[in-house]
Amino acid sequence: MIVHNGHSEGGSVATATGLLSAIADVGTDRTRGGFSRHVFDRAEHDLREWFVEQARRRGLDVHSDRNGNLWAWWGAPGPDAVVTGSHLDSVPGGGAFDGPLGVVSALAAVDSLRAKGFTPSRPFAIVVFAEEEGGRFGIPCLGSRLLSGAISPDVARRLTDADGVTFTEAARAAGVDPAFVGRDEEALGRIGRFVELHVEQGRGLVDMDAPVGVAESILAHGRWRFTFSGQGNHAGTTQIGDRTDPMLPASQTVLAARWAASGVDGGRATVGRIVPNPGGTNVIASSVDLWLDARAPNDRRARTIVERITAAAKQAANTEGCRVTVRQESYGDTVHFDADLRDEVSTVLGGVPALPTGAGHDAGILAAHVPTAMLFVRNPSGVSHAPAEHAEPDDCEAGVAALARVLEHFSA
Ligand code: HGY
Ligand code: MN
Ligand code: MN
Ligand code: MN
Repeated sequence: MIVHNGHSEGGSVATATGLLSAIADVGTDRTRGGFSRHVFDRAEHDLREWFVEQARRRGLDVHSDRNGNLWAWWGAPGPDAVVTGSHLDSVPGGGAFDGPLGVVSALAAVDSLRAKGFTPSRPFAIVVFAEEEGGRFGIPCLGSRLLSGAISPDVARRLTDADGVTFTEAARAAGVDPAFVGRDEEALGRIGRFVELHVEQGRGLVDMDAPVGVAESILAHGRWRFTFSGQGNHAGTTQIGDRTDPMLPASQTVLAARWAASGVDGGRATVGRIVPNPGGTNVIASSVDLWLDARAPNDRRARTIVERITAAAKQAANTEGCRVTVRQESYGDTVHFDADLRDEVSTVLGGVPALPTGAGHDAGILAAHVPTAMLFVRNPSGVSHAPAEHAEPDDCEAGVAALARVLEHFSA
């Protein structure tokens, strides 16, 4: 549970580091290390409650939209709003900063603006998007995709987690009526500009020796599910020549992912999750599910990578006498952030560097609908989606100051 409120000692202005330390024991994953906080699970629920309490303590009016995204309004909701925020959920065994840094920096930015007597002259909100990582139901940016209509409500409702719990059941248990999820014209229509602060998930700012940067693009990226079907059997009584073992083509597909991505400029392909069924040590699997994450600087290159991996998977399956099905589960084309807005943000900040990102973000989904910008905070480890992810307190505060300046610029 939350142990303290994260406010800096006695002051009225919180620090990002202080707020992060307040949630440092929520969703810690003793098995994997790092944090496992997934939409509508216990840990994410505790984080939501903490955020609501922090927002209310700042006089912000908080509500959940029909898709389970949280909105904290400084003043009345209204059109042409300046909106900032990010997500609180994580990948399994994720780092402390990916998502939460954007949320706590928004709270700290409100503190610092208020401390200097600033009041926004237009509607202003902090948003916390649901299931950005897709860590439970497999679709990244599920909350912002539902909000913007980028995924059909029926598809979302049928999603299931690793335990077979549907999004419908989990949403209902969390107080989100699944019958009403879907494009939210009112919430989307209110957003005048969206600015997301995020820890950098790479070493660009380290190499540029800069604490803060602005995003210029996001790679095209998608997720595919490969299912290899063979014949379950006994590990001891089945001769090698009598097997149709789906683990073989699955293993060859993992290797194919590496060489296919290496052959495409800027390409990336990852198999981070393989699930044999039934999964017994002395059992030849009857089927194997494998998830592929493929990314590239544009749609054509991403598709080329997946085509090459799929061809290798089919050939390997055929050789072993297995069947294979391949299903695309999510896709996001290359995002080029609005260059004028990006340059305006960089100018407001005195000329911070612009850099691309290989990581997807809710800002990437919203960029198709509203003027959107992203700020990155230096990550000296260059590592993300792992416990080693890091940002130094001074750089976190530089991020808060930059975010406050940008938000003030847009809401003055
Ligand atoms: O997977 C991603 O790129 C993001 O961190 N959700
Ligand atoms: Mn992430
Ligand atoms: Mn993130
Ligand atoms: Mn036996």
